[in-house]
Amino acid sequence: MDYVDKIKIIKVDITKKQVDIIVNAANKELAGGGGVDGAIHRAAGPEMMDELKEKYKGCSVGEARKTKGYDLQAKLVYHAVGPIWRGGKNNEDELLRYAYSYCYDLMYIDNFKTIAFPAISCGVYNFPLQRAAKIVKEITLEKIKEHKQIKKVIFCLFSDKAFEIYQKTFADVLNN
Ligand code: AR6
Repeated sequence: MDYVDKIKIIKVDITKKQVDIIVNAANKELAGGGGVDGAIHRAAGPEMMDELKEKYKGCSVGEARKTKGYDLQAKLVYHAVGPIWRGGKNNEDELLRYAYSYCYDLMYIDNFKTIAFPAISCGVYNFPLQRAAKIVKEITLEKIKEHKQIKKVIFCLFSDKAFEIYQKTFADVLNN
């Protein structure tokens, strides 16, 4: 499998990406908040929150709910809920993995080709970046193999540190 063409790691504000799907790092109330969630809601406009409130009563950790992209350049937003880091013995690894897996499966069902992820759980929720990057890599390679329609997965990192950690973690498959 040639991953070089399918996986991109960039340092960028995810709200600026032109992709089919932007993934949000939401909370289980789907109530909005700070970080990337706040940025996505601001960029999309108030109708996105209206749709969330109208359609859903929150979302379990490890799952995602979708809305339209509104003023974003993306067609859809998947509001994924990652785990809060509580020391690592409370299923955090599995729940983070499920959150990504859930998004890749939704993308398959929706038959979309390009998706952009932030580092879910690695901000306010405190999940260690290095550990998250390893999990993200594993599930991403697995899902790219499984869902042949996936054309591009873009990891949008916000800090130099996160960008470097992702680059190192993916180095063997991306030749950089
Ligand atoms: N583009 C890409 N990445 C970003 C952006 C952006 N515009 N802004 C922040 N990040 P966080 P979490 C990075 O805290 O840990 C919210 O209040 C950030 O540097 O946004 O999953 C929600 O409502 C970090 O690496 O999400 C929840 O209550 C990563 O995005 C809670 O925070 C994720 O950080 C979710 O916490």
